[in-house]
Amino acid sequence: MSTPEPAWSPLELDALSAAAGPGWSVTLHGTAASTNALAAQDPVADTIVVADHQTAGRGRLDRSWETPPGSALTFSVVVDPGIADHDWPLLPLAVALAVADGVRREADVPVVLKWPNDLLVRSSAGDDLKVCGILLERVQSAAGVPLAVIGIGINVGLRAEDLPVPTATSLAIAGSSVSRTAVFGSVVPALATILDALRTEPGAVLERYRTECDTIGREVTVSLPDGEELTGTATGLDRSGRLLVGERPIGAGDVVHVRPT
Ligand code: BT5
Repeated sequence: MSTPEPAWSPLELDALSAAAGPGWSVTLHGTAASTNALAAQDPVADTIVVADHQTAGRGRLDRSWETPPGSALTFSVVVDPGIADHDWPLLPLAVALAVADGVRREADVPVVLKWPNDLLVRSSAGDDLKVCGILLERVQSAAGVPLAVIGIGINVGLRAEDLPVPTATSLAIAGSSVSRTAVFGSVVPALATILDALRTEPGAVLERYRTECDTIGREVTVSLPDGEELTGTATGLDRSGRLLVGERPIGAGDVVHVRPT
């Protein structure tokens, strides 16, 4: 574990670059609208765009990702995953595994995975609260190579009064005083490791996700993109990483874990 930064200390480029390790080119913006938008403007593999503060963070389906200045980690990693097209749907699952690995290692917080790529912390009252969001976008390099922009937002030092929504939490609230730079330095190498595994053994990554994903085996309600709502037991995943609710494969949708009564 590293020494915590004093509260609200700004991120520093040298420290972030050292934390990411060799092979990455890191840029740091004091304030940016959205690191995903910045990274997608001129996407270059093996670059990471970090914003100390994001003012128009994006979630999935045009939702927003809101974080106060100074206490959240918001960054986008651009990679050429080098995987077959049919394995691209596994990328969000692999990224969630990597971020969970990094957070558990550095912050020692017991995060759980909700399909497809939310990281939750279970409160003492039994509520699942979101500590990290992931937004994955497929773009093309100037040379026409498909690249992934992997946007990661982690609520590191937010206090209860900073939380943007009642369903959010932070590593600090979960009891960790880890710094944003230390979390970055743990998550980026974990991401590199899982991307290597996805290239060589996609089936094994999927199997690991299946074992670790807290959604599987639970009662869920799923809001589908067309507005349909589905309730049932999440029974597993298919080879494309789709969630099976009963026997029905779900490729995209918002899942709510139904609390056991
Ligand atoms: C996500 O969307 O969870 C993806 C969030 C990705 C954010 C990163 S930050 C770096 C990069 N640059 C960007 O612009 N984005 C990425 P979704 O599953 O749609 O969840 C969005 C919902 O989470 C919102 O509608 C709120 O209900 C909730 N939310 C917003 N801000 C939150 C926060 N800080 N912590 C927890 N929940 C939040």
